[in-house]
Amino acid sequence: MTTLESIVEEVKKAESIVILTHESPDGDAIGSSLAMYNSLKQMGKNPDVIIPKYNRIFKFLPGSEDILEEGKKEKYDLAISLDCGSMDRLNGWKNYFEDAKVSINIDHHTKNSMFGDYNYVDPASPACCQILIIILEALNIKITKEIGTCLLTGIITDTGGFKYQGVTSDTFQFVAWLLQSGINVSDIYKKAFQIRTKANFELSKLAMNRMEFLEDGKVTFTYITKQDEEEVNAEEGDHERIVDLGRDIEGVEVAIFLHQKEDKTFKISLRSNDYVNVSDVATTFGGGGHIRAAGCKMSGTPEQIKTSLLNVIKRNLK
Ligand SMILES: [Mn+2]
Repeated sequence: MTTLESIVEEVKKAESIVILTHESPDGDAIGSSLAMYNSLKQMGKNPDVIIPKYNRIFKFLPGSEDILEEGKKEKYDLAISLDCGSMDRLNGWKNYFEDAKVSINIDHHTKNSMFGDYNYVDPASPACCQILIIILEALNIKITKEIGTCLLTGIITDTGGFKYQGVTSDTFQFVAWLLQSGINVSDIYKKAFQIRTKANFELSKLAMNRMEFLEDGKVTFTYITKQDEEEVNAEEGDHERIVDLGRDIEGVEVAIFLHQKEDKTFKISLRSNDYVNVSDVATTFGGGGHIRAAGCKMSGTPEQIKTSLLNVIKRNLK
């Protein structure tokens, strides 16, 4: 059984530790990984944190300079996965998790497949970073400004700046407590949440011009292609948050955003406002996520994908 005590015991006894998170990592994925990294360093450990590709806006996070693209060849004593709902989403680096002697899965996705030896999963938590605070406390970690900055980044980004439904009084209590570590909220908010890269702005313009309103304006649909990204010299993560543009329009319940990965493959981001469970929609197509934010991968042209998605989404519209 997974208890806080068992996690503490495994972390204390492990000599080599690897920290992993989901592909296309967001602020919560990177924030929780680096909060764990900085905390283990404080305990005198020397963990590897592996994030092969991530959005450069998160390079302000303490510890990001130590992020590795690959891990060691030898098996790790302990692998810790953060903010990841299934082994497959660990992508090409899941072997570090599978091969480790012991594994711990810390997450808040609704459909977590409990793929670790120990699983500390709380879908009620609006961010993995919020769960991590409890674990770090059990590990007796002093929340420094560095660790606090990583944790707050995860909470701010995964709650959309404290505006999503998962936010509770706990969230604000944790944040109030984090503030005592001397973190600069306005600075973190600006760097993690407000600033757009120029390429993101250019891609947003394209996506807005292509935006379609469907099902009486309850659904928006847009996409960007690889060619678009090449034209604006986009880098990893420059498509992030474009999906929000379609969500934040009066009368819209579901926003669909397609981001081309390969010739006929798109990554689909789904957002909803009030009642459609987009995690269920994404699960129909082999993906997953949260009730108001989810994703999956699909093959076909944007038109074909739009039709398939709409068939499922429209059954859920009021
Ligand atoms: Mn998360």
